[in-house]
Amino acid sequence: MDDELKLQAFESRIGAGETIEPKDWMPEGYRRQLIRMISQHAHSEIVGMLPEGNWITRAPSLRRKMILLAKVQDEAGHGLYLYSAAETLGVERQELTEQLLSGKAKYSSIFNYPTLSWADMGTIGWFVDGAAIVNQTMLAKCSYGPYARANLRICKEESFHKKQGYEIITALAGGTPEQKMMAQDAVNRWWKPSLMMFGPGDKDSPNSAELMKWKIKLKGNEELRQRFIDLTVPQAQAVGLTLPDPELRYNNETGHWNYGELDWKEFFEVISGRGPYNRERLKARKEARRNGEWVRIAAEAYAEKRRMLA
Ligand code: FAQ
Repeated sequence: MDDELKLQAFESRIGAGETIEPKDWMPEGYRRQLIRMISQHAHSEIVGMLPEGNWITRAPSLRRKMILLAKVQDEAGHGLYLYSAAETLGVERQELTEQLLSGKAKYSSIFNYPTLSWADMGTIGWFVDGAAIVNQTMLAKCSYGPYARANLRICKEESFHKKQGYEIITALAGGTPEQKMMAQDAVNRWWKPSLMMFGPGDKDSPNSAELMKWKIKLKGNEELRQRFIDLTVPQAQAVGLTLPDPELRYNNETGHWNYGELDWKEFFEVISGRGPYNRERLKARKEARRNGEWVRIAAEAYAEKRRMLA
């Protein structure tokens, strides 16, 4: 079959809602888009361990410390399933790691902001994991089997993460005036960056049309952002916290919350490597890579020895 016929057969399988598996024929553009997206997602999970990892030694109780440790470890696991999903497309994990460390690869904008107080742990679980769930329940139904299955498992764990975050915030918001103020301050700092996690508005999203044609994405960035806002506003009201947007208003006609303009200039600065904490995040990943060198050497020597004995 020539490529034109293969493409038609591929697109009719997508149209019929079939799942594409690693050994199936796929157009190069589909493979390229998936490698880009899955690897950015994997890097986000790995870099995403840093802001919360920063608070493990300072958690306010042993219970909170154990929960935070487990959460950060889950994020590492997500990174590993996602790198494995990317490898099914014929790319080496080593190559992806190098792209991250050289600053060539993108990872989620949200992880380039600092975590300044314990309330940030609650807010990250509530907003960042909450946003990730809205985005990834869609991706769990995407057309590429290994990525869909990875997201299914990730979403189950993220939903626990979100609950633990909201629980921290509920405790702080119902605590002393200082604790409530700390929760409000974290909400003020994380709200808009969390909304920008969904990516630019649809007209400034060059990848969306192709991703939606191939059912990698089933919904546009704007629709998902709106869904997240609609879900989160009542949660903020329930704990008596204010979302930092004077234009936030329920629209009876559309049944959605209207919201104010986001700072897209800031977003593009952050994803170009010039956000508040980009430099620190890459520095930490490079150090981790260097510190783990002896483990990689030992693992390779062990594998080599087993090969010789086999
Ligand atoms: N950050 O054309 P679009 C998590 C880039 S995991 C950085 O709209 P697309 C778990 C985009 O790559 C969070 N860059 O792009 C956790 C593109 O640049 P390129 C990560 C962004 O792909 C929780 C350009 O802008 N989740 O949080 C961002 O159609 C707590 C134009 O944009 C995923 O990666 C951004 N926010 O839509 C861990 C999910 N937005 O590549 C620890 C998978 C856009 O052409 C603690 N990815 N860009 O040079 C996706 O769903 C999509 O890729 C979007 C972007 C929605 C992120």
